[in-house]
Amino acid sequence: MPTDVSSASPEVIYPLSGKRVWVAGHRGMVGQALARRLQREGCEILTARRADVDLKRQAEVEAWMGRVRPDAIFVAAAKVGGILANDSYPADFLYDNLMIQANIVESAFRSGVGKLMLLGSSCIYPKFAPQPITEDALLTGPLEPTNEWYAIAKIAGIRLGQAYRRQHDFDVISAMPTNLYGPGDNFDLNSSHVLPALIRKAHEAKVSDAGSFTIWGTGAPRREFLHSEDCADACVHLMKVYSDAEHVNVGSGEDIAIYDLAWLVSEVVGFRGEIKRDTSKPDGTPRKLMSADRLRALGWTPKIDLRTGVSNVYAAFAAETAVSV
Ligand code: GFB
Repeated sequence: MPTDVSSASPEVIYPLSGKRVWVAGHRGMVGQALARRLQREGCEILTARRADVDLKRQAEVEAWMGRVRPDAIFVAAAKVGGILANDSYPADFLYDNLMIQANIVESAFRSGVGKLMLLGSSCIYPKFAPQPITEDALLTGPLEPTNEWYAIAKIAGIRLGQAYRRQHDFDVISAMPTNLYGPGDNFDLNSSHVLPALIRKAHEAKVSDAGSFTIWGTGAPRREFLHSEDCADACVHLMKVYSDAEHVNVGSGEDIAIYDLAWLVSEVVGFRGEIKRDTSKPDGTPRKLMSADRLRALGWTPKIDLRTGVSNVYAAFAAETAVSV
């Protein structure tokens, strides 16, 4: 009976068991999820505190890498933020992310690291890319102005990895997650992404018995969301089974209008008031649903649906908020 190769998971070409794996950015939401997920791989998980090494300082990264000598690296360290933060601090988002990536890739190559994963974002694609966005849409049109700085840094990361693969045969792969949410997210209303912001706004409106909360923009843009635990699982899967120059989209394959997301969050939180819109705030990209075909063909599918994911993030947020009051 021939094996149905379409359903078979691809061969593990880079097992993590027994390897020393550095999660750069282990304190961030994605880094925390990666460190938790890697506990199932039988590998030694390496971390570096900001006090140990400033990833923007080449000499410090070279010294740390030469001393610790990881076998594999997930570069989850980045300067990240929502639409307003990106639009407000272009130099920080471009410079910080360029330096972090360049320092880690160069030092990793020089110290003989076996494999490295760079993490980007769906904002690397053109503002009006045909949807769902396939990986070959990269650099085919103008970027969304509010986050072009971060996008250019992440596109540079993809090209950096391709250059080191081509010139030095260094096994660098790039994963492009969609909008992420999860435990350890940033809930600051000025710098956060939309989902944690809506959770906090709906919660505070409920507990203060306010009649409404306000979302930014028109609420018409659509966004795709993936839970950070799913993202970490996909990244570990890719590290084990994928080795090629082309980046891989990491998404759920489904999107939702921001206004409908606000209603979903209100239902989960238990807020029954009005949702208002502040159209003085930017909408950003109208839509950035990515094609998931390449990742699905590599044998990975997400497990956490949006309502379940939002519910478990809200439960943790409400518990932490209650304690901190
Ligand atoms: O998540 P977000 O800040 O970033 O905004 P992007 C998504 C959409 O939600 C925008 C709307 O249309 C916002 O106007 N929105 C509504 C809100 N209410 C709020 C709110 O209270 N807070 C926030 N933050 N948004 C980011 C990039 O773009 O996507 C990053 O700037 C990164 O660099 C990330 O690429 C994945 O999805 O527009």
